[in-house]
Amino acid sequence: MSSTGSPANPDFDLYRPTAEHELLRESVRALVADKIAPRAAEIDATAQFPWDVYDALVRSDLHAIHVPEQYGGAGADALATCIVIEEVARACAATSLIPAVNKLGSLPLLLAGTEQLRETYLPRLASGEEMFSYALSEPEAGSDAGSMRTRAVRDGEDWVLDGTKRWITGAGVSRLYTVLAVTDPDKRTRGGITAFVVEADDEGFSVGAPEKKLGIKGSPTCELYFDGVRIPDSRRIGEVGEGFRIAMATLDHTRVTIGAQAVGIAQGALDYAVGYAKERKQFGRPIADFQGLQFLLADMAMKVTAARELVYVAAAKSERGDADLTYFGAAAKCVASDTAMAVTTDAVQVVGGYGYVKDYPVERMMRDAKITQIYEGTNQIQRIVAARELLRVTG
Ligand code: COS
Repeated sequence: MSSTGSPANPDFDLYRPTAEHELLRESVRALVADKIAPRAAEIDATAQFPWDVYDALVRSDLHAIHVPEQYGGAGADALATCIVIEEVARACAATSLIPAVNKLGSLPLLLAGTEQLRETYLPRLASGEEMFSYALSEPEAGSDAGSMRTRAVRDGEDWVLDGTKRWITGAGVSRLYTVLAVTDPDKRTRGGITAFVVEADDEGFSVGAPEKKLGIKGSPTCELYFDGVRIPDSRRIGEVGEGFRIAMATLDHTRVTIGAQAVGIAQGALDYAVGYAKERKQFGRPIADFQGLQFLLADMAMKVTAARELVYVAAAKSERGDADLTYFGAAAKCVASDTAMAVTTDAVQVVGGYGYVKDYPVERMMRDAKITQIYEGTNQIQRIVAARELLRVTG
């Protein structure tokens, strides 16, 4: 029975984090406090990939926690994966991209890859030996992903890839890439795009210089170049022509993880702002005594709570593969990232002049928050996706 005296409705438990989820959260928090939070400012300042932090994540099996047990992974469900990303992002958004991008890069194999492909690559990801990135965007194909130019041409038992990918998170540190390429220029998004696995050692593959970014500086973002890269047909993910559908279905799941990252960034900024408001004295009392600040903090907290609940609902839908995941993935990513931007900006406001300088963490959080409104589909694209689902279902 529920606390209201009416029979408990089992549906209410569908997205509630279990005791196990909360234990996982506690263990991630301990690792973050020990190994990640003390490094966050330095990672941002040096813009270097944090290999020490990566090793710490690997030792705790948190670097690619979504990989199923049968491939040597921890077998975490979608909500557990979100909790890991959220808790890491609370201290360091750049580091939270390690579990997030490993899921993005490898999910196409879990959704559509052959058993042989999974057995070849997923244990290497699970052991921490290699990371996995996702290559969809190109210099001229961002929001309009279907206008990509990278070609894959069949040659006997092989495919030969030529083209350029851009904005690839984890490029250079990842050894494995899911790459989307045009296999039939006439069909494009409707059967003309195919997904492949490319390895860093493949001849003709190379990585460009790291972009100089506003935030998430400890996570490299580069171009990828394919100059006659020859790969066997066994590296194809899914059927020929199925690539765009696989790419979009992947994003349905992983937009939820970006929502989790955004919630973590927002929570980190809120925590800092609350602590600061209680310590900082002006006019003879803590600024938290002033209602103007109290209302600001309350609004920030309510936004974070609402975003987190939506992300957790979406994570449950991702785990179950619900039919409305496309809508919920877009909604969770959009609401949570808009929340992260608003809450981190307000946190800078609470901390005032100190919030605007690098000695305090909120300016970094505000810079990091911005990308969550842009990558894995801009929030304008999320609104297009949500509106299409709305009109398709009700129209
Ligand atoms: N799941 C499975 N299939 C999907 C899908 C989804 N969520 N969304 C679209 N598809 C399928 C469609 O069903 C359609 O195939 P059929 O005609 O066989 O049914 C095909 O893909 C083309 O779909 P659509 O006509 O919607 O394609 P558009 O070119 O209009 O593009 C958007 C759709 C804008 C939604 C897409 O280009 C997009 O998401 N862009 C943003 C890309 C992005 O997020 N980039 C970030 C970089 S990756 S980190």
